[in-house]
Amino acid sequence: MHRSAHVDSFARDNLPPRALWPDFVFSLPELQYPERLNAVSALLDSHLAAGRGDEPCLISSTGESWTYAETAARVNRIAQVLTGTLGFQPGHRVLLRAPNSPMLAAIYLAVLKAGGVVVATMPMLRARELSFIIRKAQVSLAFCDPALLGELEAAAQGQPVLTRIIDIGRDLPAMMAAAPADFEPCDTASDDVCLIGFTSGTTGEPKATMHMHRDLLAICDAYGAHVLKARAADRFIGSPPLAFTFGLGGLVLFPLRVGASTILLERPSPDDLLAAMITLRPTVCFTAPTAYRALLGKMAPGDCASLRICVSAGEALPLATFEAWKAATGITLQDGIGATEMLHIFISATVDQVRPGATGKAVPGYEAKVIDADGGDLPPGSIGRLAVRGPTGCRYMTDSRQAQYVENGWNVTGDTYLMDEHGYFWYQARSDDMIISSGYNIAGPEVESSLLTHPAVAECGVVGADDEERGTIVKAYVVLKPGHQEDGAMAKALQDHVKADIAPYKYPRAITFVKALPRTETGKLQRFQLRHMAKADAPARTAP
Ligand code: 3UK
Repeated sequence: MHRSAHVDSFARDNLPPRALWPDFVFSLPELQYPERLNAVSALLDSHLAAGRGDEPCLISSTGESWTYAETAARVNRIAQVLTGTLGFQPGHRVLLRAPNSPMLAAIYLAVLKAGGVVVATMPMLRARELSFIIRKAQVSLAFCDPALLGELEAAAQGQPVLTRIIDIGRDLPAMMAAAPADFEPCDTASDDVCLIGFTSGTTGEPKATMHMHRDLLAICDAYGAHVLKARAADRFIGSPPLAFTFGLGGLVLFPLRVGASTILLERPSPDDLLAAMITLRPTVCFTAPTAYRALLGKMAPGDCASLRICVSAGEALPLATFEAWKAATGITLQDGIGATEMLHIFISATVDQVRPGATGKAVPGYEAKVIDADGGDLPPGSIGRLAVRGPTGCRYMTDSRQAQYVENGWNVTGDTYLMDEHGYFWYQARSDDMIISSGYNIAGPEVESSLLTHPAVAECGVVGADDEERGTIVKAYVVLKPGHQEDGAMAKALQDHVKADIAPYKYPRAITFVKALPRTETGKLQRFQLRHMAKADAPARTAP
């Protein structure tokens, strides 16, 4: 590793042991980074140096826009506040808690520029979850939206390490006004840790993934340049929070790397997203499949006419959603699988290479393959475990689960995939979401995709449910579109539809109608919640 600029070496000291790191592969010329590298110099200062300071950079929900020069000035002022009055030192962990906004992005960039380690958190987290994060990452300083202070203050009570919470609305503007508008970037090493990203932790404790300055650029120079192919004239929009690396990449790093602008929405609901699409005319959209489905139900023709690129990630994109979006907008949705451990998307396809129903091919700069239970390579056409490596990869902070995610230098994401003879990857399920019923292996997402092709289905989730006779049966939770009856006839119609569409043994033997499905803040279906529900609503059986 290169000479660190961190005065506080906590992050580096808590990297996993070298022997447990994945292989890092820098196969493309553009992925060779200098030893000294501060990502913000490349994302912001370079555009000023190139004379593009007057171009739009960060745009708010209301359409207020900061140029690159204005953004850089704000970032510099915040970095001055950090290193001046707040006693911040390079290497300190700084927690961020706020909905997406230009100011949140500016604080994020300021912490990076000053050589800090960003710990961004989802706005919906409660005190208990925040306490865990504060303790685990040894956070000493936090920036918080005034509306979200309560839970953070409650979390801070039992965590003396967190000594200062800055109210973004009340304290920060005055502090910034008193600070100079220039700031020399911290002379960080390209492999200094700059971000600790917590996974959503659907099972067990959240894992803390660590990423370095060069990782932030590598995802831009691999996926951004080769798959997205965005340009300075683009205007980005989307719903994922910046605390989710999907949002960080899609709404900050990719646009800033090419000098484009980005709309940061405080409220990312489908209604707010649609309203902003109509008034602010974005060209690139990053969101999850469920949001595209919701938009389809609300859109009028022409509402999305400004869009040219639509990226879907976070969970599998069903073919029905892909086709409905194409029919409504003419746009080819670009699916992509990413992971917090990998920082961003590593399998996807350029618009002209998309195969409907497939996630895509390994992103240039990444390698991907399908392996068996023992780690052996499987030939094309077989179903197995997805393994990937490239310029980014998994480094959990002090976590024994590192040895599970990394096998023989490859990152094993926990997804079941098939690779065809052309190198396209076809998603099957999360490895633990395969349902074994009467000896058959059934992928829940495949049944969901089939149900979604029925015109009455708005959303659905499919899990295995305990059954006395068969051990496990396929059970579907279905949200109907308005105007349809939740009754036995509808359940029968949906079952017949699936039986006619895919192998009949996969049809859902049980169907429960619900008004909404449990989802994470990142748009993922919480299948473990559905499994709990299935346990709870199993019909009471009397002993024989
Ligand atoms: C699943 C997908 C099928 C898959 C993420 C883009 O989702 C992101 O990160 P997470 O750590 O979850 C990772 C897991 O989510 N998944 C994501 N995308 C897809 N499954 N098709 C997809 N297109 O199980 C994966 O292992 O929350 C996504 C960019 C950055 C991210 N962090």
